[in-house]
Amino acid sequence: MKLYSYYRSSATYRVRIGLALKGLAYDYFPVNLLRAQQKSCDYMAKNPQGLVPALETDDGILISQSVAILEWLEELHPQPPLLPGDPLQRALVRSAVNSIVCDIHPLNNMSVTNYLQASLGSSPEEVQQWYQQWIYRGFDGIERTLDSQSGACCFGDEPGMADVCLIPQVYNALRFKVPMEAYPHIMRVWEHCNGLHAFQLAHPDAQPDTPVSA
Ligand SMILES: N[C@@H](CCC(=O)N[C@@H](CS)C(=O)NCC(=O)O)C(=O)O
Repeated sequence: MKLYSYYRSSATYRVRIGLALKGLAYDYFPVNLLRAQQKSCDYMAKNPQGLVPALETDDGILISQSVAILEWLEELHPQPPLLPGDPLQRALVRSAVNSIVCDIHPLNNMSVTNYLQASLGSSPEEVQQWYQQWIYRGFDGIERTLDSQSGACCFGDEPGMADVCLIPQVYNALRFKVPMEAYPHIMRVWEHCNGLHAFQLAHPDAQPDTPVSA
């Protein structure tokens, strides 16, 4: 398999965690977002959505969208599971996942914050306020959900799809200096997962395209 990745892309970070949790090997193909390589003709010919991540199967089929990739990996390699067996529990995990990948992440994507600055003339302070607003709204709900969970991870003691999506979003929040004091449960899960080998392998600081100074 080939993973098209950018070290600091949080959507790709999700897929790297999923691959590492399942112990799957892959070749890493860097796509530098700062140089707009995701919009290059070569990359667009492979992935017309022009985003990372994308995973190319051994048969040369390209899958884009992090959750589609993770669900495909889950179906092909069910152990260790990223989703619970019980349908209701699975729905609850997917609800937390969607809160992150549908409600927080798209509003804070680089192309959105660049548009705010370059096209709408927002100041860096306004962009920061925008960024925090959507983190707060999403994390407030997730924090309350975790309040009723007692495990080391979001749902239970083993990492699953919710953790795979939450940890990269917390990484982003910290990178953008969002105060996290109001989220003790989220930070507890963050601390725990960062101690796990799979999460360390997938971390933005540990990728082939991580700048030496990062
Ligand atoms: N919904 C997509 C989001 C992918 C996405 O937004 N990727 C970002 C990096 S985290 C990207 O490629 N941004 C480049 C751009 O917007 O041009 C997924 O889950 O894969």
